[in-house]
Amino acid sequence: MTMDRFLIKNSSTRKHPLLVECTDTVTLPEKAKLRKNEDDSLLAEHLTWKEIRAEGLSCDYTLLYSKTEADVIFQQLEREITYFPEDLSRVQVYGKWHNVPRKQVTYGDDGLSYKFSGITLSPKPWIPLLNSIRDRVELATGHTFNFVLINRYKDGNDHIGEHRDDEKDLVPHSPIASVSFGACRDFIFRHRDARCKNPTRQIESQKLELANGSLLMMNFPTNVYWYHSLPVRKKVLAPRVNLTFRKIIPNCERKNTP
Ligand SMILES: O=C(O)CCC(=O)C(=O)O
Repeated sequence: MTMDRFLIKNSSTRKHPLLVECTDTVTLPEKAKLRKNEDDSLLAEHLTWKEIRAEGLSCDYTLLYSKTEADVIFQQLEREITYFPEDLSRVQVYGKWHNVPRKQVTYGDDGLSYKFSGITLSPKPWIPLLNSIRDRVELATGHTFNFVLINRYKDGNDHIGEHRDDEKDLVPHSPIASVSFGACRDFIFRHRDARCKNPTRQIESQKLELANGSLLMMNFPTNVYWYHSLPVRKKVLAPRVNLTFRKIIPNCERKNTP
């Protein structure tokens, strides 16, 4: 991922102009805003990224929130997020409908919809808590997002099967930002050529642990070549909430394809 676009390399040249602007002509809320901008720039500057690379796989991982912050946000998510009822949380696999082994909901801009596994999801309007997480992701990555899919796993029995996020509704080549709160869970990538019964090549799976407060960027072309899953982990007793921020093509800009 190209970080140059959003990382401010020289903190001294950045800090001082902002501080100088905080004079008597600036009202208090503006001062607070400037200080917030300053804190935000500092955040982007101090993140440590781990690059995860393999053939056709390009991901970047960081701890976006401290444990204390992440614990507070997790509790807020538990209070404020209301999930879709079961009939809106079903998926079609080989023509058969199944209840998903987790809870789901989507939030996003007006005029968006997202079709996957046979269902079309219309997002609920953004709420301040989700906006603030989205702001932090955008600051940390330099990318913008207009939609979030939230998955809640009550414990290690809840899971998500192997799939790719390659739906037509996504803006081509846009990354997906996956933010996790609560229990740490394994996350597995498997190359599409390693999935068939008699694979022609040996391609090692990539296993990550997605920690409380972490951000995983799945950059293009990861979702072309690699399937991902969050497998069952019976020993995990605590809940986890995952938010995948996406960039969706607005309905009004879509070509009329069936
Ligand atoms: O919960 C996770 O980390 C995975 C979610 C996921 O695979 C998805 O939203 O496509």
